[in-house]
Amino acid sequence: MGCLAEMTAHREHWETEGYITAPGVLDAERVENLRRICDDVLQQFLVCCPEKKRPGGPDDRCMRNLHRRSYFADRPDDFVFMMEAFADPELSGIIEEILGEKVILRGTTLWFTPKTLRSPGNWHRDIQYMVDSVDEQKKFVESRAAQTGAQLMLALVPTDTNEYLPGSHLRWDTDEELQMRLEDDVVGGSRDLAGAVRVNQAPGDVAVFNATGLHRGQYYNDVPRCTVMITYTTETVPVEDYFSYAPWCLEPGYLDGMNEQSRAFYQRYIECYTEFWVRKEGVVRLG
Ligand SMILES: O=C(O)CCC(=O)C(=O)O
Repeated sequence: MGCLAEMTAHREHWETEGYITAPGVLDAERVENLRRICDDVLQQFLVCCPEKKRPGGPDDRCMRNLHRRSYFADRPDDFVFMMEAFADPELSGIIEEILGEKVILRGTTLWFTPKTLRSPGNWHRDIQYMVDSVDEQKKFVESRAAQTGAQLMLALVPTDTNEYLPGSHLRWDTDEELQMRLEDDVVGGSRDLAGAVRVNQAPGDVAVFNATGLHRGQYYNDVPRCTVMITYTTETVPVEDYFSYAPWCLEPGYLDGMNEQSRAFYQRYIECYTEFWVRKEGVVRLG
């Protein structure tokens, strides 16, 4: 498929289905180095999660804020390598193509193999973690704002742990879906949904989903997982929450060593969020 045709297909698929896949976006050498770097950060998180000031738990399956520079005190080159990879236009370009406008970073997450957890995962829409009332959730799902963000999943080991219900980003829940979502427990919320797609990713493959739609991940302690999730938001609607709360980015020297393109990418993010970080210093609820 030609480049223009591929772009059109991505955008169309995104708008109608709420997710896309893009194989082989980062090469094997970069992926392997990222995997080593993420594993190093994970080991530090398991010793002490800086947000919660306690060790990562045996049921944890994700950690936030890979881009916290303090994880790299002994390895500044790894920080620069990782940040340049995350800022690569090969990644953000996919998001700008499907959203049709400029985007900034909102947050970084590492999904990893839990030590003890065994769970098929709960179907959810991310808005349910931000807004309690069902009426408010419905209003959001049916609004334009529901189409402004994107979660990019970059697989560093082979995985098929993510599921998405195509088209669910454009409509409210059926009665069954709403009940499942609100049960929010492993048994109730984790039944199979007809029509759901399971996304198969090789290392270096990217999947992007609109987190307004119904989705879930699976968590089994014997299924290896190492997926970087980069959350983007449009510049015009920067979401303020624990995902985007990263005041350490204001520390002097945060962008040191990065190439010009990466510095420009993170500069836009920092400029957009500085006021929020300063206003909320120390009072954001941790997720
Ligand atoms: O990838 C996963 O395990 C789940 C991702 C997800 O559900 C989310 O970010 O809301």
